[in-house]
Amino acid sequence: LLTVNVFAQPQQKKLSHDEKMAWWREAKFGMFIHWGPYCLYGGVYNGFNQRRGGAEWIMNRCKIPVREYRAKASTFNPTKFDAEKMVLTAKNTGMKYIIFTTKHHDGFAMFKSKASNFNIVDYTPFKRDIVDELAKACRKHGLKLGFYYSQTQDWCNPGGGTIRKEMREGWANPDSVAIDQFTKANLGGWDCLQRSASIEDYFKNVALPQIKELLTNYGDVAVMWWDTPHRISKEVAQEITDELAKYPQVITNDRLKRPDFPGDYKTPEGRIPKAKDIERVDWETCMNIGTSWGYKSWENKWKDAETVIRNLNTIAARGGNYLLNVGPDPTGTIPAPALNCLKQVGDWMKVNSEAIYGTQRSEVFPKWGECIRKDEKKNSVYYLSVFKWPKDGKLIFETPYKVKKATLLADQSTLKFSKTDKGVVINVPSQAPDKIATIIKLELGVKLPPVQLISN
Ligand code: FUL
Repeated sequence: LLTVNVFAQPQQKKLSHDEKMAWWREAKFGMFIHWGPYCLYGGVYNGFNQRRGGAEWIMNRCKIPVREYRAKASTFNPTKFDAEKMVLTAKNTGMKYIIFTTKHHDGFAMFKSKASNFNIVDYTPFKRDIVDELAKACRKHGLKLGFYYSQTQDWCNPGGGTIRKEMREGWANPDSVAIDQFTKANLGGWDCLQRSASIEDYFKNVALPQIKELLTNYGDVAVMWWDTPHRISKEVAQEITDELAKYPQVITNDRLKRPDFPGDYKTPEGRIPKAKDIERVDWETCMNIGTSWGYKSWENKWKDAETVIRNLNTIAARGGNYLLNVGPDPTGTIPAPALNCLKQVGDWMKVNSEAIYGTQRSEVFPKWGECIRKDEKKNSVYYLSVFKWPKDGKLIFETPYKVKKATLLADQSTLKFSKTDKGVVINVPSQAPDKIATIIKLELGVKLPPVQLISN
């Protein structure tokens, strides 16, 4: 009796690490979107501002009972959500991919799921599949879409990995003590659900089926962005990777956190690693545009365009990708200060994006800014990103290589330069054409030896 249907899962061709990473290395800049019912709280619970952690952690930090959180989630109705608008915001900022929180630690799925009715379609009056709408809009506008999925931590589904002891102790801050008393007195237990099943049950009944739904229902998935790897066993990690093997194009990050399943790239969080600490591997810095991943109604520390643009340049100069996060509000809108910043970043990218896309780590670290490398067919190019403009109209760049041509990207003018014993001296306008980062393109007379990246 033949029990295996060989046609059931057509296997695609296995890709090498370099082949798989090609578009991602070219892309350099992506949008992270943290969005789920936590945005309904906006970082405020019973009149208290949640001070520690991102606002997407509010259920955990403020010990909101499962029952109560679920009731709140059932009112989620982001009527202004427009997938195309969101995708176009990313595209106009110069971003080439989006990573969307399909399920964060609260366990709420932003997509139709048969594995748990705690999802946007079955649990809310909104009833629309956000992931599906985003997938269609990304396809239409040529962006890649990847899925953030919290694989084992889930505060609202039975068995979903809860928090570690040290995190519970981390609650002892003045706000949460008050909230804690309030919770105990008025609302009953917090983690009743988690105790009713094991993590294995959770994984079998919710996580793995949802991962399969995500991989099969929305067309080609570009990235699986795992998160919070607590208590994952080798067997569980193996089941995920077996599933992934059916989709060779899917890139994965390093957050299954087992030495035997390293993923394709590293994910420094909220910081830009030092060049010497992140050599020869693929990496992506994820960072907030404010101080929280999820929407925080009282956010008052938005990053400005200068910070974001310079970060992007620094990350490119060190060979990484930049995944910049926004947290839409309960209506489905990205907050205005974030949009304003993205608009300015987009304006900069319209002039200078060739200094970002498809570039590589340069190993050159000038004092006045950054040096970003790009290998073209015959010769290599250095993009000098100048943060501190020289007062005397002469930019000095130390390089052993012959320079063939210098161009100012701001107006495409050719700049004169000469070789001295200090290095190449480039004659530049007296005022910085771009106050944030002016790019000077230097075409070199050589092709530099290739940067060999190794698998994670
Ligand atoms: C962390 C999570 O706990 C945060 O909420 C956020 O999603 C960040 C990107 O990863 O580990």
